[in-house]
Amino acid sequence: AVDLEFDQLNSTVDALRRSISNRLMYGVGKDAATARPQDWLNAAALAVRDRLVARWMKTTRHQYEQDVKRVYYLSMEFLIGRTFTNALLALGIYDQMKEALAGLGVDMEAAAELEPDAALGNGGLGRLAACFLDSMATLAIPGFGYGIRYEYGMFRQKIIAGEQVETPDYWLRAGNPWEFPRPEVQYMVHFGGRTIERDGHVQWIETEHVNAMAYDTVIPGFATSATNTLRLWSARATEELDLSAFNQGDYRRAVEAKETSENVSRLLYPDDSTPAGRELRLRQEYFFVSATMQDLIRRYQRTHSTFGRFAEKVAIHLNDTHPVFAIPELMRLLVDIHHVPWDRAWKLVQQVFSYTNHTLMPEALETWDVEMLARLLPRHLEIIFDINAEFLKDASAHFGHDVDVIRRISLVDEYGQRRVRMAHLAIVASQKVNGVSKLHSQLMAREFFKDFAHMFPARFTNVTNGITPRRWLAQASPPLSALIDQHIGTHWRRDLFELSKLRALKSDAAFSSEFRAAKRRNKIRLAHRLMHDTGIMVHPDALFDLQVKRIHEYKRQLLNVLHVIVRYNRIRAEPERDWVPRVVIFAGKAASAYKMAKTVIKLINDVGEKVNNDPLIGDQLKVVFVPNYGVSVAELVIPAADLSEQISMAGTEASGTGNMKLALNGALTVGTMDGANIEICDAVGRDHIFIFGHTAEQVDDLRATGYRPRQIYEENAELRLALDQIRTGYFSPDDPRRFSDIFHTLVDWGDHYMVLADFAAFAEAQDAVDARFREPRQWTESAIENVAGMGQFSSDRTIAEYAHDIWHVKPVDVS
Ligand code: DL6
Repeated sequence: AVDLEFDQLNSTVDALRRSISNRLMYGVGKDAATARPQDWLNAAALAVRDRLVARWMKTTRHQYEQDVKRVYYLSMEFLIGRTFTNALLALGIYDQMKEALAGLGVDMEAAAELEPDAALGNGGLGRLAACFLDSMATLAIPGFGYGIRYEYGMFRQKIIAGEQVETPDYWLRAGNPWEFPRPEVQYMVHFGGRTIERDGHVQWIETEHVNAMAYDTVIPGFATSATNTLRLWSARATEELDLSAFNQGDYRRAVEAKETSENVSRLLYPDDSTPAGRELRLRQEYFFVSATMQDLIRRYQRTHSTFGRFAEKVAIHLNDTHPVFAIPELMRLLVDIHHVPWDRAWKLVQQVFSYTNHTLMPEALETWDVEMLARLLPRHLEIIFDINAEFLKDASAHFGHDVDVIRRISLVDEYGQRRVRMAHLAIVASQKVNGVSKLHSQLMAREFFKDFAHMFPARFTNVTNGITPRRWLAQASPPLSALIDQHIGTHWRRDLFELSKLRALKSDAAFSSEFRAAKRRNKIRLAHRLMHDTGIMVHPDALFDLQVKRIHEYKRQLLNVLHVIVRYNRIRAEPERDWVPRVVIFAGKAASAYKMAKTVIKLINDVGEKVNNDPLIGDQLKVVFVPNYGVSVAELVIPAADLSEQISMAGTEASGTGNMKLALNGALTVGTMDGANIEICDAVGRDHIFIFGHTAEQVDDLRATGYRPRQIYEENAELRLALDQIRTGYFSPDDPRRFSDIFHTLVDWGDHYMVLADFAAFAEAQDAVDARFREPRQWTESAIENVAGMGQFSSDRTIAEYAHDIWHVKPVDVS
């Protein structure tokens, strides 16, 4: 009760105004007369942070008192986005803050736009980690996120002359009010050297080292005092300066070693990488897990004198394979440093680790060159070899002497250059392994890791992804959430199944028209931004059709572009017909080394240039590429969507989470039976989604019986015209051969992602979309069905499943 009173007192407009003024003066060092909008934002953020800290201390205290089991969520990526508005909503002080700032002459919404995104991730996996942090805090699960405090996040994407240009994202330029540097929490991380045996123990000697220093970010739970921590590691040189070099006037050499070792946390690694950076990437992976394992052992030892209860108190989750060196590192710390016998240590390891796989693309399954490991992490390589030797003994016992199976499942790939298979190591060491949608988990166990599933059937499970409704509906779409609040109350933010109550309103004319009005406001907001950022004017009554995600061949932006071209040709052939006006919006980044993805961006922009400037077309069709897709751009575009494009080749998209965000915002999906689309289809009903194309099984069959894309090209006249236009420079008269590789990839070089095989069905599905859009009542009914069906896609449900089935942790009592 005292806390509640304290919170209430601190939440008044007056109290907030006083805090902001104080923080401006004593935290930012400015007065009202000289403060810039950024200073006001920082002062307001500090005032918010102060209110979070009291809760944070309390949660930590309770966690210690209750000696709870903690989850350590290890992830190379946390794609958090902005924090200010999110924290205000979590604390329930959004309106008060707005008024307090207005009283000080500051427009809160404009100031909030100045906050840079914390873009410490590449895509889906990183954003999922951020949604999980939000849900763990909201459910009071004692969870720590652990990762790297990159100085430069995901690159900023500019579109210049239709092409992606990457610029560095120095997101810390204006300071980061949300983090607490912890110079007292530092661990030494070693690389290189060699191993020796002394007194029956292995020692790792003659290493180079770097310190990992902790920075803590408070993660507020929504409408609860439970608050968690995201601990990110920053590299600090162990020697600040080579003084003798400095004294000899060689200033560059004096700081060289420091610069090199601190490079470890300089930059978020692009996901499709070049070999040159691989060693740095390996250093990053080991750097953050070594610090994390040392930190969690230290925390455990504060309340326990032996490792007897370690597995009761610790759960370590591996967000894909990037943190898998945590396994040999924990073994090393237990065996070499804490002198736990090997067998006992291995048992502990197998009890605490769990692993999520996020991709089945063979090229994305991580492996590390044995030679590089021998040079950089010699002790870990020995440990991996020892784990492998024991594992292969068990495998031989299980499978008999089937050499093929043993080769397939070994932790070391012996074909060609020897490489350690990180997914195999993760599976062998984990008590649970999960995929991220039903289909993905099935494919994992039946195909990609079938030998492991045969050996350890109980280990494999599914946990379908989810998204936080706080950010993706409450925060991103104020008009729609206000409408939902009016009709079913506000509790859906914590229990998304509440949205099913909207079903009863789907035929209510008044509700439908308010629903449309709410969506329209979001579309107008986006139209203004598009005008401002791209100069393209779009009409808010057109159908807003969105494909927003990383640019990748398997996600098939090309299928969408081909359909845009066919639509364009159709309109040009009959300009007077009553077409359904469409704005086709693309956004997404291409990995810097991924040439084909970059060509696709250029194609989209070239097609847009032609279509948008064709007087015959007018408002019937617009094509827009929104630059710099990230969390904040997503919050702007997703609430404005009518149609959600989820058109990956079946069997390639592990889950997708954009599909959930869009449906939650009332967009109808046009999609393949892939990833979580299948579960979305079940949840919203087949009548309210446009499913098309080959299923995963049909894809396999087609490949097995011989897929001939050229035949499809020859037989489908509309498709042929579109492809010929691409090939002959119709959209690129300045460089007619610019897109010839796209043509050949699809027509002559195998069309690996079967774009042409699905084209006719896609075009048909798009005709059905148009027909439905002509009937606003029906369309809105379907949109409402989509929102109402999204209960199970809350990341709260996902986290509850992880907590119960995988981590075996309970919420901390913070009352
Ligand atoms: O599980 C989160 C997300 C899935 O929704 C996407 O389907 C999947 O592509 C994505 N994977 C990655 C890269 N993975 N690796 N390694 O972001 O994960």
